[in-house]
Amino acid sequence: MLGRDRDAVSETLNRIDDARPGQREKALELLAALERAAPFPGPPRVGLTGAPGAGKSSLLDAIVRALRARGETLGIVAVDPSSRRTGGALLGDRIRVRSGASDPGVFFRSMAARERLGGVADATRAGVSVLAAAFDWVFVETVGVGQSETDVATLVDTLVYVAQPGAGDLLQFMKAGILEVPDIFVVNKADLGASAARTAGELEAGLGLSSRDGASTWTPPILLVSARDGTAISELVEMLRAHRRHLESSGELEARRARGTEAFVVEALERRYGSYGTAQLGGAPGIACRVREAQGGSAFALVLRLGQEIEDSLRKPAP
Ligand SMILES: Nc1nc2c(ncn2[C@@H]2O[C@H](COP(=O)(O)OP(=O)(O)O)[C@@H](O)[C@H]2O)c(=O)[nH]1
Ligand SMILES: [Mg+2]
Repeated sequence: MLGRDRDAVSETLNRIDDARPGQREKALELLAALERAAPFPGPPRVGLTGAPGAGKSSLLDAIVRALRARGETLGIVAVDPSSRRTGGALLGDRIRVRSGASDPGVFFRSMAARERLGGVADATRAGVSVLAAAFDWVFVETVGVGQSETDVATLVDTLVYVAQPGAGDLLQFMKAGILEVPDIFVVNKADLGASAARTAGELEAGLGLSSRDGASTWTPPILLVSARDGTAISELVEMLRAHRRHLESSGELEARRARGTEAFVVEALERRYGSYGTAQLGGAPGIACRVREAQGGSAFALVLRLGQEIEDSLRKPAP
C-alpha cells in the first residue's frame, strides 16, 4: 500500500469490506497501521455533495482530467445510495467517472451506504483512509439528502456543495441548512445562462445571512462552472488548492481532522455497543475526552481499543 501499488489498494479495500465475523478486528488493525504509517496531513480530502442530478459525477470527471493533465493522481470514493436510485443511473455515474478507466493514476471505488439511507457508511471513512495512503488527492461523492452534508464534512477537509440552477430559492437553501457547512459553493451548468447566475446570487445573499462558524477566516466562494463545457474547472481546482493552503496555514486542518476522528469514534462505538455499552466509558462526552487524550491517534485504533474496554467492563460482574 505505502508503495502506492494499485493492486494492494484493491486488496486492502476488499479486506476492509469483508463482513465475515472475526475480520472486523483485522480490518481495523490494518487501517490503524495504515494511518500510523501515513504522515499528517497527507493528500487533500475533498467531498462533493448536492442533490442527485446537480452534476457531481460530471464535475468529478472534469476535475479528474484537470488534475491528470498535471500528473496528479486521484482516488475516488462514491457513496452508492443503492436503495434510493436505479442501478442504471448508478452505472452511468460510474462509467462517466471512469472515463480514465485504463489510467493507473485514477482509482474509483463505490461503496454502499449501508448504515443510513443516503448517509456515509463506516466503509466510506475506511475507504478514504486507504486511498489517502496511495494517491495525491482523495474525493468523496455523495448524495445530498438530509444530514449528508454534515456527515461528509467530518470525513473530508474541503466540502464542495454543488448546486443546480433553479434548484430552489433562497428559503429552500436556508431551510435545508445547506449554507452552514460547505467550504466552496459551486453552481454547475453555468451554460444554462441566467438561471445559473440567479442561483449564484441567491446563494450569495443566503451566505450573508447564515450563521457560519465565526472562528474561521475562510470566506466560502461561490463559483459558476460548467462541467459540460469545462468552464471555470481550473478555477475550481485552484480554489481546492487555496482552501487546503488556508487549512494548513491557519491550523484548522488539524482541528478539523481531530473533530472528524472524535465524531467517527463516538458514532462507531454507539452503533456497535449502544447507549448501555458506551455509558461504560461515560457516554459520548467520556469517549470524546478519551479521543482527545490520544492526540491524533488513529481513529480505527481507538475504535478497537475503546471497544475492547467496553467489552471488558460489560463482562465484569456488577459490584
Ligand atoms: N447543461 C449541463 N448539463 C450538465 C452539466 N453537468 C452535468 N450535466 C448533466 O446533468 C445530469 C446529471 O449529471 P450527474 O453528473 O450524473 O449528476 P450527479 O447526480 O450529481 O452525479 C446529466 O444528464 C449530465 O449530463 C453541465 O455543466 N451543463
Ligand atoms: Mg453522481
